[in-house]
Amino acid sequence: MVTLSQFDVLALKRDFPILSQEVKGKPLAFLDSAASSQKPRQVIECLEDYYRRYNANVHRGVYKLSEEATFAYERARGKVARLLNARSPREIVFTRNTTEAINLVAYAWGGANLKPGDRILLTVMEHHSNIVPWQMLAQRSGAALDYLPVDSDGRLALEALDSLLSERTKIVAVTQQSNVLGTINPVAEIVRRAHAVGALVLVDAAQSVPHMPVDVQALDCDFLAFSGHKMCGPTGIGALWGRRELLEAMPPFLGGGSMIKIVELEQSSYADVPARFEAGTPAIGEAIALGAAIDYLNEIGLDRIHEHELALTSYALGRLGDVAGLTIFGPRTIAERGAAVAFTLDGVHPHDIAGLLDGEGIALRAGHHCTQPLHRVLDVMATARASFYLYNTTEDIDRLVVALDKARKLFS
Ligand code: 7TS
Repeated sequence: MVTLSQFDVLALKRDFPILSQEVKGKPLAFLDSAASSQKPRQVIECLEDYYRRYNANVHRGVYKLSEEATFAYERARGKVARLLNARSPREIVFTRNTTEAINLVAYAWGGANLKPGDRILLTVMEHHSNIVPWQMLAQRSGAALDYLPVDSDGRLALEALDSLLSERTKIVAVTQQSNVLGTINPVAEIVRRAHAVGALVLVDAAQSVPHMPVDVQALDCDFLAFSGHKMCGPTGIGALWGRRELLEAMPPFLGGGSMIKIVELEQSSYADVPARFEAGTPAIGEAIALGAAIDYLNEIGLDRIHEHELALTSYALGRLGDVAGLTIFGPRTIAERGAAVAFTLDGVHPHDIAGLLDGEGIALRAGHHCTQPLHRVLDVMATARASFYLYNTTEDIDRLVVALDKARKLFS
C-alpha cells in the first residue's frame, strides 16, 4: 500500500466493523460509497444507545426520556447547521434523504411560485432525483425545463449559461459533484449568474457534503440537500437547508401531526419552520446518529478527507489508465473532480465487470447510476463505477486494476 495522506487509513478503517470481513474468501474492498457509505462503530453505537437508553417520541412528552430524545434530536439539527455554516438551526429541515429534500422544494416552493411560461434550469449530469421532481412540477405548473449541457471532458458547458438563463428562469437545480463523472461544479459562479437574473439555486449536495467542507453562505445558494447514509450516517435521514425567509414563505409539503399550530374541522394553521416541514414522527435515532457521523467526520477533518480522496482518485486515474481497453469518463484535471470514477472496458459489459469483481471481494456498482440522460450523452448504456471514501486505500485500487485485467483477458 502506498501511503497518500496524513491520516492513518488502516487505523481509521478499523472503526468500520463491516470492512474487516471477507467476501468470497477475499478481504472486502468496498468501492461503492457513492451509493451508500459504511458506518463507523461510533455511529452504530450512538444509534444503539438511543434505542437502549432513551427511545421516546420528540416534542411531545414532558417526561425524562422524551426530553432527552428531544434535546438530542435538536442538538443534531445544530450539528447539521454548523456543518453547513447555516445562519441558524431553524434553516435545517430533517428529511429522509436528498430525494425527499428536493421533492419538498419542488412541491412546496415550486407549487407556490411557478406558473406557465416560467423556466427551470437543470443540467444533464443530474441524478434522477434532481430531474424527476422538477419534471413533475413542470407538468403541474406549466413551467418548462432547460438543461445545461456537459462538454466532452465531463464539465458543465458554462458558456451556455448566458443563453439559457433569463428572467423567466425561476430556479436552477445543480449537483455540486457528479455521482458518475466525479466533476465538481463551480456552484458559486452558477449561483452568482442565476441570482443576476433573479433565479434561485438549489444545490444537490448528496456527493459533496460527505466529502468536502461545504459552506452555504460562501456558496450563497438558496436551498441545499444531502443524505446521511452517504456520510457515515444511518439510512432514512437527510436534510434540506433553505434560506430562512424562503422556508418561512413556503406552504407545507406533508400534512399531519407536529406540523400544525391549530387544527379545526375545516382548516388548520401551520407551525413555524422547520417543524412545518417535519410532519409525523421523524427518524429520531437516525437524526441523532447523523449528528454522531458529523462529529466523526469533523474529528478527522473534511478537508483532510477531501485531500485523501483526491490522492486516491489521482492514483486510480493513473493505474486505471494502464488497463488496456479501459475508457474513463469525467475530467482528468484532479482539482476538478471528486472520488467517483466511472469507466467502461472494451468487450466486457459493466454488469459482468461488477459480477466478476464481486468474486474477488471487490464491491462496485454497474449500471446507469440513476443518470440515464447523462449516459445518453456519454453514448453508453451503462458504466462501471468505483467510488472512494476515507477508509479506502491504494491497495483497494491495485486489487481493482488486477481484477479488471483478469476480466479483460477472460472476455477477449
Ligand atoms: N443526488 C446525487 C448526486 C446522488 O448521487 C444521489 C444518490 C442522490 C441525489 C439521491 O440520494 P438519496 O439518498 O436520496 O437516494 N446516488 C446514488 C448513486 O450514485 N448510486 O446509488 C445512489
